[in-house]
Amino acid sequence: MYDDLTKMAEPYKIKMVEPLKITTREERIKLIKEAGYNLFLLKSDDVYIDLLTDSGTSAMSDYQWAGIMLGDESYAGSRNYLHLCEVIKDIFGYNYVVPTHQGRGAEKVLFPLLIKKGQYILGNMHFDTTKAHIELAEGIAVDMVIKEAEDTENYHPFKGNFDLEALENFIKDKKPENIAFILATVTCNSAGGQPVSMENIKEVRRIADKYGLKLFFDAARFAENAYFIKQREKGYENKSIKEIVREMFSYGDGFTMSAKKDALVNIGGLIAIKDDEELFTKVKTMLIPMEGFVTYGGLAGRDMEAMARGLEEVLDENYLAWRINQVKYLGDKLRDAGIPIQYPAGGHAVFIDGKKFLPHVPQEQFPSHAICVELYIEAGIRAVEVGALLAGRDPVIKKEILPKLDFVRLTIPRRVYTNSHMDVIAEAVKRVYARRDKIKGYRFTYEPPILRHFTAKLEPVE
Ligand code: P61
Repeated sequence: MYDDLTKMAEPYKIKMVEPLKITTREERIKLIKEAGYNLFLLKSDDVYIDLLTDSGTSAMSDYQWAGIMLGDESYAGSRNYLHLCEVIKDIFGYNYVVPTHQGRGAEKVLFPLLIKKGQYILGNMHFDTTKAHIELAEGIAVDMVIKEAEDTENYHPFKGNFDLEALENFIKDKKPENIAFILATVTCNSAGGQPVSMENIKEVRRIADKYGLKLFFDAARFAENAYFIKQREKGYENKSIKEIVREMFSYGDGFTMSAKKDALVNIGGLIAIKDDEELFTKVKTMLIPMEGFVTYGGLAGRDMEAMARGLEEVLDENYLAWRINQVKYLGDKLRDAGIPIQYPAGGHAVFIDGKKFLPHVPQEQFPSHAICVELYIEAGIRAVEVGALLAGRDPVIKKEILPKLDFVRLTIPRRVYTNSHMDVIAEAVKRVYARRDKIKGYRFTYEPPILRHFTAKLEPVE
């Protein structure tokens, strides 16, 4: 199937290993019960394959580790900050940059500067911390992803796209002065790690210009999005990833980024602004009390160096091809076995459709969560629920929010696991699927008032 055999395996070799602890099924049954059936409350040492997140879990390269040793830990004017600025300018074409401790630090600093009380922030689908920071700044987050994203079964190349008609109608209806800005999340995490096409980004820019609005990116997985454009969008097949990234970001006014994903580092974030010097001045002013002085923003010099190097490395097409194809490899195995997933697989994760997997478990009893518990028992795999348990309750009427998309996210860390691990994951999901009729839902024994999924305790519904 591979014409070129150099594309068949990982485009890197392993220089250092981290042993995995192996537990028995009996031990796992006991451990998950002791954790109140909440996978966030397990010790990571008791997890065999950790698919909780791709955030901050990447393996750094030798080149990045070498950069760690070149950290300039000066409080002001660190050379690593200057290097980071150069790299951002070179890749994205943006003039102004500050680091933050992670993605939500960037959101916390930038959003209050852009949002007036009661204004709308229009996104394809906002990520949960993003929505939280919009709401903390007294804005209203609105999702406008295309309808196809909700249809998990059928293929669409860009399920992260904005519904352009809905976007324009909303702006006309609510009036441009009541819109703070438009935010494009690339790739769209909440819809299943799905990309946004260049054409869609361009059209969003056109609409933004028509109504005098700003367009920002939530850029955590920018390189994976660019790779999908190269693979799936006409006219981009012969462009380099760097050229595609440059074009994508030419349509924006700035971005926030959790560097814990595509910048291939374990901690860090960014705010970058194309050319609005006045906004940058405001960002710098707020950054100092919240994150730290402009040239470190909550990071050590060595972290900024690793990030600058990671941002360059992630553009390597051999890396991206392997990365995206590893996720696809897992997705294909599941789909071939008849397991319902968001199709096609995302850039950073395979999302299992929990409602279709366990149709007999009511959504109020968290079917996707029940599957996560079984995957842990089956093979020590820790997946994460992105569904009703995460969604929580309506803040006013306290009723359970039942999201249309209720997923088990099998999130693949970058450069960490091999395809042998993917085989284990696929086999575990198949075995759980084979005994799905016997799987029960869950109810709370303790339900925290906010962000309940992190600390809740549950029990199976008998
Ligand atoms: C994740 F369980 N994502 O997907 P920070 N934007 C986008 C993200 O995906 C994102 C952030 C901003 C995580 C980590 C995570 O309840 C949870 O660097 C598109 O994490 O602050 C983070 O970036 C925020 C997992 C976050 C969670 C919150 O796994």
